[in-house]
Amino acid sequence: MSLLKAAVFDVDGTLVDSERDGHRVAFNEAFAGAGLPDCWDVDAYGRLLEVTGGQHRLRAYLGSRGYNADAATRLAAELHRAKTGLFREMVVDGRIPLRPGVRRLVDELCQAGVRLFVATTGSREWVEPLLHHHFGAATFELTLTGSEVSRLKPDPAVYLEVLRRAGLQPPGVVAVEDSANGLVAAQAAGLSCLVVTNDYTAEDDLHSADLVVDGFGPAAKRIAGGCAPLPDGSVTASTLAALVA
Ligand code: XBP
Ligand code: MG
Repeated sequence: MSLLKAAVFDVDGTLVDSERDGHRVAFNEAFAGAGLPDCWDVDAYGRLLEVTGGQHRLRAYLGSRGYNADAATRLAAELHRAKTGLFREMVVDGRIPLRPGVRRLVDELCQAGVRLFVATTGSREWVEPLLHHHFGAATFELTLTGSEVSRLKPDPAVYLEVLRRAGLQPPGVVAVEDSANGLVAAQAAGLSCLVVTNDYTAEDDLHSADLVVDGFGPAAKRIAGGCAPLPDGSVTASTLAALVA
């Protein structure tokens, strides 16, 4: 394990399958709470995910519905504040579960002495309670969110800031992502990248990833990428180590 120094985890879609039954639902409740008729169905939300960051997503959507730039910006901020509170409630109520296999992998990496970090576009108001709910306070050495960087994924800012604050160089560090936007961000920061797809990202352009699988296992399917081991169909510490070897 000596070459694997650290793993940096994305949150939405990676640690937790949070978009379809989490964020989307909270966005819709925020629309309803504001007396708006808008409602994002499962397919429409998948297309909207191209824009990262909930507030940016709202602004882009409102712009496409004919709001002028100022009105879209103001309303997006108001709706996003409401949505963040609603999503935070879902988090503390335990309604946003980990993806299968995540706890096993994180525990294994901890035991192997691999440093663990989080780099997400999501907002600190819900990311912190989510990580605390599932992992307690001590698992991740540092968590950086969309609230701390001005440019969101696919910009590499959040990854570069994790590396800077952790005193790490890219060799020996693997990013674990679920989407093309996350992959582009991680690779632009110089990191190796494992992509674990979900229903919203299975069709993304992931050809440049070091390894693409459809789950953390067991019975994960290798979709693309070399010969990193997947013992019993599971992503393990040895899988991540092979990506930096
Ligand atoms: C996640 C996001 C987030 C969430 C919503 O992208 O884009 O914006 O969809 O969270 P990634 P907020 O997984 O690539 O980090 O509303 O808090 O932004
Ligand atoms: Mg993601």
